[in-house]
Amino acid sequence: MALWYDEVFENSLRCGLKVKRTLFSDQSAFQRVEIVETELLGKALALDGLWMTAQGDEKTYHEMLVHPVMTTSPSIRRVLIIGGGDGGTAREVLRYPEVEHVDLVEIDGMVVDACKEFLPEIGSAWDDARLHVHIDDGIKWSRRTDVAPYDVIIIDGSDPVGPAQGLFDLEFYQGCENLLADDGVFVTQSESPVLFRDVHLDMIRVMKGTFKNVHPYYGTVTIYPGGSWSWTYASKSVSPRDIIRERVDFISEFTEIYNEDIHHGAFAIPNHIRRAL
Ligand code: PUT
Repeated sequence: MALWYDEVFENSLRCGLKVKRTLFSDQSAFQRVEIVETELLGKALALDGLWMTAQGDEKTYHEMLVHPVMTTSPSIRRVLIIGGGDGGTAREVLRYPEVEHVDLVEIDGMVVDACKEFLPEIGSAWDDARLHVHIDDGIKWSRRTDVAPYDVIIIDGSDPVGPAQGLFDLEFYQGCENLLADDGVFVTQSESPVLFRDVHLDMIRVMKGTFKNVHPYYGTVTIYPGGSWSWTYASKSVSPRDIIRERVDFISEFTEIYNEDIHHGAFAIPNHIRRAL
């Protein structure tokens, strides 16, 4: 009998994949951590029953989270990743030779350990000497005053339930803005503009309370309910239009989705979002 793993949205919609077998399932101090092998999209990670990433479509998420900030921030030497325990975001960041130091702050050590063991195809850069993994609370890290400014800050958190809730608050964004260089760039995943429209709109409004420039952008991630997804770019001075051509040309050799046209097109805002903002 086929086994299905479903992310259930408000008891009204199911985003499910047929599962061949479960590779890992355990309860951490924070959440249920599960890695399953699916028929359609290869191995996939779910936290508390919510899809996080799957081999077969992870590039649609990780490339779109990482490259718009990395191709526009004037410097990309120091990078902070909060969340990102599957390693896919770090892998994309570390493709750039200009990156010297990456702090990855993930609250749940079980996610990192399970992904290292069962999803090494996604986190293929764990051994890069520039990567420093801290099993720590990203919200506390955002309040630090003893670290040098970051050129790029990337929030690769889960949905606003469980341990990720505080990643959607004004205080957290203010902390990140304090840690950001004056010409640095911040980005966060910002939920579905359709199914989580209110959360998405709130995030943009709250970010506008601290960052001078706030730009949502859009794409598709098959395993997230509804498939429609968003990320939000924020900065003190840099615009997402300020593309550094050599970097885009360099990274486009590696990417499956991201290129200069996708970059510009992604920042087109649907009318219903424009009106609501
Ligand atoms: N970092 C993964 C985002 C999760 C969305 N469901």
